[in-house]
Amino acid sequence: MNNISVSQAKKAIVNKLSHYFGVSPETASDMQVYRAVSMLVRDRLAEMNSEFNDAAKNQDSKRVYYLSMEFLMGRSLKNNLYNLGLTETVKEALASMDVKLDSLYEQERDAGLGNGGLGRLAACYLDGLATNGFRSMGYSIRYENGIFQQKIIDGKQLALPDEWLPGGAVWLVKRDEKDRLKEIYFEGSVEESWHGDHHIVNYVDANVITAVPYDMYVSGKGKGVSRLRLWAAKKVDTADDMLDFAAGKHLKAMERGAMAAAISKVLYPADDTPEGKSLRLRQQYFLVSASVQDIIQRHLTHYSTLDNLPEKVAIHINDTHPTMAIPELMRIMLDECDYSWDEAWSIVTRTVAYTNHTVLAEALECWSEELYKRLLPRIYQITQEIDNRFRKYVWDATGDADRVERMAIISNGVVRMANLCVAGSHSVNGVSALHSEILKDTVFNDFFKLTPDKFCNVTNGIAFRRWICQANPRLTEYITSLIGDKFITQSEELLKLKDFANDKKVLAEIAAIKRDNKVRFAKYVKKTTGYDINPDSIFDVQVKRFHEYKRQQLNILNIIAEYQMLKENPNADYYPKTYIFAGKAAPSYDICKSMISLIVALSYIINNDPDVNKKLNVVFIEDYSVTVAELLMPAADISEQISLAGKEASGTGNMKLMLNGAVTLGTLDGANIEINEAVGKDNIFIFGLKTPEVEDLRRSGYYPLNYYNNNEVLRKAVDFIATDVHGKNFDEKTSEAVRKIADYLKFADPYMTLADFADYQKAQKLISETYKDTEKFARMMLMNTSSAGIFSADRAIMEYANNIWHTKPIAFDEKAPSKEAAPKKSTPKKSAPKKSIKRTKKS
Ligand code: 26Q
Repeated sequence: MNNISVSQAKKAIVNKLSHYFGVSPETASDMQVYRAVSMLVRDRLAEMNSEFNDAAKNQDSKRVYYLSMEFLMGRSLKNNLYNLGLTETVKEALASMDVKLDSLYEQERDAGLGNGGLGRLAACYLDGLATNGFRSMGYSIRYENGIFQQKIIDGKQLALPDEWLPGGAVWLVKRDEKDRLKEIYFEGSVEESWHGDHHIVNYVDANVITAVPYDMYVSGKGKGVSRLRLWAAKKVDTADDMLDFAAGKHLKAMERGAMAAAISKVLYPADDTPEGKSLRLRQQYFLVSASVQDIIQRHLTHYSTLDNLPEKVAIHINDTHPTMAIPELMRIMLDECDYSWDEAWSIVTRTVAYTNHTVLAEALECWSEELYKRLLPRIYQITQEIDNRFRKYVWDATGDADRVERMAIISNGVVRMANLCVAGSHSVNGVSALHSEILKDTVFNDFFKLTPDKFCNVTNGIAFRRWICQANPRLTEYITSLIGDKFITQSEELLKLKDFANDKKVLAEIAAIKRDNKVRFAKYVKKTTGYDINPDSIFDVQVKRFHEYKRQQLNILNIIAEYQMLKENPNADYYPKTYIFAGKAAPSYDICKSMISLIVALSYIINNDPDVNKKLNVVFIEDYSVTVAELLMPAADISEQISLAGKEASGTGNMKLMLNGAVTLGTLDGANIEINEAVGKDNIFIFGLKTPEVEDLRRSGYYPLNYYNNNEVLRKAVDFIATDVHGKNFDEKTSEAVRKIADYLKFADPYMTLADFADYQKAQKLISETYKDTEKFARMMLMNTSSAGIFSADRAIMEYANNIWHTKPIAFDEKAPSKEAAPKKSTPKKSAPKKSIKRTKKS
């Protein structure tokens, strides 16, 4: 497939350099060479994509469309070279030009078009879709600024704009041929009329925005290629604009342009409190409308009807953010294709499936009915009709008015996106076994009782090629030497490593590789923080978004307690430890920003305290990203997954760390439960309240102050936050904010940090004890890597395909049928969009 020779690769790179930059290899900068190589890879992916489409052409297979407001792609060059099997070829070609491939990787900025777990999951799934050979496309927005860049200035998080473009654009192919652009209608009003049998919908005074697609090819390990289609918003000058200009109303026309530009300007940082942000609603509809129009257009180039949409197309909604795909698809079928309501609804609900990623009540999206109606008048009408009919359906089925109100889509002046999603999808899944059960028992219980068959589970998975093969080349190589390289695409092969659990030589090598990775990471820490950390200490890692439910505060309290113990007793038997934190807090999330300030202050105090700093260190790595994670996961000994039971939908960092041999210190929450089952209780450290115990405690009344009063170690740690950590470490405002954490823990503590503290401390002590036995700990690491196979994105994608999308991969070796599996051309009715639709733009 990719058997180009070193000299061919070199020639191609030289050509690109000369053609695009007018330079020779001798004069080219690393950035120019990076871009030349990237273009080469991009061209190759485009070719592979055509080959893949050719192979797929005669197989009449279902297409999978994954709609997500976020795709946290990270870097592409290394991933693509690896997947295409071109790394060595390109490395050699570059060596002959005196260029190091590793330094080219450093030129690339992360495509950070996501906040965290949900966005990275979408990216891993594109890899899985490509690897398994599904015809698939991800849809999202081409944000000019991805997730903000985090800087720590004066001990505080500062959020700076992330300017990933134009650099990141080497991976994007602009598709601005006229028939690929889509028009999106906002505001104005709707006029309905009948023309014979035809229902005519006119839009009056709408603001129209153009969506321009940019494609990023996504490689997998194998012949499949997936695509990420990113929409950029653009205002096209209309006749009205010209009139405005002519009439001297420049600003009016410009204003409309500014609004268009704003739509694809910036990714919203997840703050888990979706209040009325009209720009966010605009973004959601922009994504959904452009993508659904595109999907329909693509379908109609092959088939002359939408009757068969559910057999040919799966539309997957990543959390509720793209929910409006449901009314948008209804709109197109009703207004543009003449379907009756019932026919359209049946087709829509059989096409759309929804994944939920949270049970936090405050994170369930609701929009003000007033805003929704004003911004999207036609979508509002359709949503209202869905609501009316759905209410009737629930009433007929249950005769329970309270239940109707609870399940309603529009109620009390708000539109509930999760309810719309469940009503309009044929499948609803959670992302870990526990989470899917909680959905059925709580948030969606009313729905579950009515339509139990809709609900299922698909435990999350991660892309093994990125998260072990590239991130941890030494471990990958060593595993390959022991069990072969099949595990790269058949992850269950990793189980074979268990045969080596008592092989001293293997265990020593596993430990040596971990140490190497720790040295590599320590260099990064030195470079970015100035601190020296000891690779022979335990690397205890908590890396994830900051959120109260994830309980970074529990980790902090224990660190303070250990610090205080060491101060009192410098000669205590204490195994050296380095606590590593990284993660961003939403700029509006004050308590989490204070938590970051507190960690930074602790690292300053502890790392500069000669009484303890040989044994205990704390570092905060700024600007956590996919790229930083790739460096960090292989270096971790302990993976902190300490959310309050019942709150973390799944977690995926837990899987990345496990795969790289880190041992989980966790609560029985999210996918930790499945990790626990896979690895066995001897190879994990479980502590804390379980979900039912959390509920019992809440019911009987939770008083954090009791724990504070009854545990001296805990009390001193909390008091340290209130008093000792201050002084010159903070300005007054920050000091006040940090102090609040102590009061908050004592008097509110909604995530029961204090209740779990004692058990957490016990687990931490056990870890230190266990780590002393190097061989035992190496065995635990081996068992973790070995048991991680089920957490592959390939497995997750196959479950989605089998249980939700009902589709099969493209078969490459199969003899293609001689004739194209004929699209049924028989029903001209309800065919291509009718032309009679009239929409007038705002003047
Ligand atoms: C909400 C309102 C306004 C702006 C942004 C948002 C917003 C955006 C993103 C709210 C939430 C998110 C992201 C949520 C998320 O990442 N959830 C995580 O999904 C992972 C993949 O399934 C799980 O592993 C994690 O447990 C879950 O927290």
